[in-house]
Amino acid sequence: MPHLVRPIPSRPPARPESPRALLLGPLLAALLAATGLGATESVIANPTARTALALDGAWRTIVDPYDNGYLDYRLEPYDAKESPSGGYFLDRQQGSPSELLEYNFDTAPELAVPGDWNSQSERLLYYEGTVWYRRTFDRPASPAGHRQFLHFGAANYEAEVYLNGCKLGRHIGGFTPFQFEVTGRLRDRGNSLVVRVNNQRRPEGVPTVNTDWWNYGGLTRDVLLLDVPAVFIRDYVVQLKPGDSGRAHGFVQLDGAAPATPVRIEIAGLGVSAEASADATGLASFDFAVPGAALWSPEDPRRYDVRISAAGDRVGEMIGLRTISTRGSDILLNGRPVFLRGISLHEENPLRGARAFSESDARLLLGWAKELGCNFIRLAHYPHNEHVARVADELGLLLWEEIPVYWTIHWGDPATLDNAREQLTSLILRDHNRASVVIWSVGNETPVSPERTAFMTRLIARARQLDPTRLVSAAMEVHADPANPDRKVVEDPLAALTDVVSFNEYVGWYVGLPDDCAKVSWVVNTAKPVIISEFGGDALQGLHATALTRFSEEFQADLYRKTLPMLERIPQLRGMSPWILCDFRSPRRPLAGIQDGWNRKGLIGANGKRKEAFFVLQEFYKAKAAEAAAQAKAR
Ligand code: GCB
Repeated sequence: MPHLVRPIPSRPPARPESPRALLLGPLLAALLAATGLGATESVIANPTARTALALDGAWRTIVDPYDNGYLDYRLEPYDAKESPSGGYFLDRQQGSPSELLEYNFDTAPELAVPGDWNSQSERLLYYEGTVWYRRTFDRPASPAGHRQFLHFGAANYEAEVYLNGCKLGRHIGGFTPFQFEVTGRLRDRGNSLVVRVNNQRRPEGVPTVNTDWWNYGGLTRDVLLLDVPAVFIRDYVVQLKPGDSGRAHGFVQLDGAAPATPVRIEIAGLGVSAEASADATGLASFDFAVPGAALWSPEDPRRYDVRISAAGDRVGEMIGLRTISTRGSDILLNGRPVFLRGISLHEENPLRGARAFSESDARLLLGWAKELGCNFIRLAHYPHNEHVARVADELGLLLWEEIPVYWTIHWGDPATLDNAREQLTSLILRDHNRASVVIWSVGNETPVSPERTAFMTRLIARARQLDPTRLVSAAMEVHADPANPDRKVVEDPLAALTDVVSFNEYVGWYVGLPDDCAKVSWVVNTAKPVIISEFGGDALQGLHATALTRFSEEFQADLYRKTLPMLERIPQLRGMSPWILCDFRSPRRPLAGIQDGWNRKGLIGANGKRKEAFFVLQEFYKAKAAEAAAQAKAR
């Protein structure tokens, strides 16, 4: 007998988020109007600085591989029904004999939030499907007239959110934040927040079905109930004006404000303040002198306490001021050439074999990169959590941030393009105050075709519209000249559109042996700066053998020793982010006794121990840093 669920009496819809026009001004509103996913709006900037109830901790969970709580026995979604109940696994209580309920959140097992489900239970390691999460909470005390928002740092991949049995909306995309306004919808006691999270891979998704990383599912990042005044500061940007490091500019976006509401920015450390009036959309633009500002750099990651106030709301955070640009083949940080001593990173804590989510995870991983001698990290292959860029700001690490446009995306599907643009937009809006972030990457190893290039061109245009102050790149591919396999050619129409030409190469691992590096020549037809966004090979930490034994530490170290001089033969080389800082879980890597489900290209093993190649790269970076310091002194 199928479940016939009595519909929940219909309730008024959730208060919609403010129109995007109120968030970002007419230009951005027009850009965002086309994104199509609908459920999310630009989230409140800097959520951890807000009064908030953290909904972290133990949530009750129901594993639902057949999506039984979402689809009825005719595979119709419950929320498509005439009187939308939103789902079967909602907040009904056991107890009434007239209603058969075959679930009970109160007795269901718990999972920790934030956190992926795969690493919390052996039986969920490979699970791809739906898990229902439920958490109850009482409404925190809040001044009259205040507004409340439920903020999710991320849920991979699709989330449907229900409060007290009423659907708030859905979000697609596993690595970007989203929120719903719940003002007037909270009970004093016993609110029931239910989230259906589904991490099934989808051909049309971003990413698509094929990747080389673990498909961690769940409420993987912080969940917060934010409390803000009726009129509040929704977003802001404060940064140096390109081409004039004596002035700052940016905007403050109010929500709920009357026209002409005064807005103030104060940077106490510089003794400056500026005032402006919001326009009819709540947007106030700023342009003011910052005399004597010390510029943020990896050597001196100076930040200023920036305070913003308007209509009784105030928010503040530490912001670094710097410029980033290119000139010919140089990348210029604060007008000076910089070499990017980088490393690539997945958002995974290898010691736990789990998705990284916390500030302490970020400190661990970025601390290892510092120890390696890095001034740059490529955050591959999707937006990492918000703590990472904040810790990078503090530690002085430049960042490349990326969206999961990876390999064989459905280039011809307009919904896929909307999805990718939405993810790019959310990432840029979330991190546009981070001095550390210098490059937006629109994808990785996407095969050249007219459809793909049209798709990527749209993403590049979006990045430039939203943020004309940072550089744009993508990890491209290199091909061997059929007439001479040692002649490596980078030929991609994207190279004409990006600020930096980046490509991945695996000479000596997927192609030939490390000795081949000596014979290789490069044809990179661009005067632009070049970054090698990946190179490397696998080694099992602790496996010692000859340099010709694959998967030994010696092989990997030899590969690094031979690759570095090979890359230095590229005249426009201005940086690199070898693959990768730590071993990471990947279902593509089954080799028993060696990989066991891990990609072993880390310079640090899953046990936290450095491999020999770590020290090879560390030595190289030490020399590069000394060279840069000598050049700076000579200037
Ligand atoms: C690549 C991909 C990266 C893989 C890596 C590998 O080119 O961009 O995601 O993990 O190679 O290990 O093969």
